[in-house]
Amino acid sequence: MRILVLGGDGYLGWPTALHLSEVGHQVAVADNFARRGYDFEMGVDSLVPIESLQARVRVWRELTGQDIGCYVGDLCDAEFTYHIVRDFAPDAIVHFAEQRAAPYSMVDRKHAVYTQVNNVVGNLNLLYAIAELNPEIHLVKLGTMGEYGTPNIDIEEGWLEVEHKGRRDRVLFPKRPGSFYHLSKVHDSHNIEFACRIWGLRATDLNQGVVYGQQTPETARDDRLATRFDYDAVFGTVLNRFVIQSVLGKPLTVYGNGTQTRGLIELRDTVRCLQLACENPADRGEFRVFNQLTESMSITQIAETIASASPDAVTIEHLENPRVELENHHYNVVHKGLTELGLEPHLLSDTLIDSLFEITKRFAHRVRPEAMMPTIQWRKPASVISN
Ligand code: NAD
Ligand code: USQ
Repeated sequence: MRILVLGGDGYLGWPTALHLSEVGHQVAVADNFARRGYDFEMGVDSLVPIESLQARVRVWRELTGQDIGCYVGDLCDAEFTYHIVRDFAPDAIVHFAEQRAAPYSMVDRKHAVYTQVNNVVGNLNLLYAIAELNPEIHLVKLGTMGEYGTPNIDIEEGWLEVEHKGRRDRVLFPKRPGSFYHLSKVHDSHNIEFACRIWGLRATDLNQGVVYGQQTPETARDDRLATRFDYDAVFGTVLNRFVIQSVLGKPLTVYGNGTQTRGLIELRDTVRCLQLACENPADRGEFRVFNQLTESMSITQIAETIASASPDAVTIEHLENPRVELENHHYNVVHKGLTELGLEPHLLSDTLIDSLFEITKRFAHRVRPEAMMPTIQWRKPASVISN
């Protein structure tokens, strides 16, 4: 298949592009390097050094003889978006290219507006490009488990059968997300469902949980193929941060009482899910939703798992929760779709944690410790990044 990976310079996009190329697909990536720009804005950097996109693509070609096409541009620029769809003529488009940090979207008005414009407009340009240029293209879009929030009922895969006053219907699962970033994903999901309904597009929305891990078999072949690994309080996600905090001898920062529960998935499973979704397309007119997670854990359970795997003594610190989120809640998520397509999950294991400890130890000198503590408060919008 010809697969275009949008956001192919990012944490997930780059290893996905490599994996799809490895299994024999023709791959091209597109990115505007916004993510590298947020690092400059915040004065941080990936814990693991990363090469430029052009160097990564060159190394992959040297090692495997496989070409990965490379487009540099912004999805919010409709001309660019139409150009890449026309020029590469993909069978499937994997769309990772959005601002993806909840705290970044909650800094202040400017960051909230940027997040929603970047994500919603980029996605809308893409829907139009597909509809006008080739509605056969299968859109595989990264959504997020946080779109649902934490309802007091089981979370189904995107749709809900309801009975109301004696009548039945199948409706989009109600959403109650917890940040302007997560809301941008809800808006995207609605726009995609509408495009499938009115134009007959085919789309898969992958409501992914929090990803952890840093290597796939493809990125591990050469240091120059490494993907990014974020540790800071804005872009660093919880499990990766806890590993890094434990290696640095810092307390693990559990927000609130730590009973809030999240779906998790390992990086190797993410790239495999993307392969499965692309190779098994949705039907024309179908808005298909998969919940892309392999296990659920509370934040305290994640902290305790990392602490018990650590060779060194680790402390767990409960910070006042900077976010507004339920801490005690029901959480039972249906996630059958991807398993039915063949996903064999890697559950969180000591082996994986050990390898993450090793990677972190190797690059621990690159950490700016002051970037580890949360400064962005959900209840109090303010510009803190310039401090
Ligand atoms: P990332 O920030 O590392 O990668 C996103 C990439 O998209 C970046 O390289 C960025 O430069 C690019 N990009 C952003 N806006 C763009 C635009 N307008 N035009 C072109 N390129 C643009 O993020 P990630 O962690 O790899 O996440 C990828 C996707 O997966 C996101 O949509 C995110 O919401 C979703 N997701 C991530 C996680 C996670 O734990 N990392 C979990 C669930 C869902
Ligand atoms: N948390 C802590 N301590 C920390 C960091 C986070 O207790 O040091 C808690 C948060 O309060 C939250 C949970 O851990 O309850 C998850 O936070 P996170 O920063 O790991 O993840 P989140 O903000 O939800 O966002 C990440 C990705 C995002 C993706 C989402 C998947 O950045 O792109 O959409 O995970 S999900 O959470 O399923 O919506």
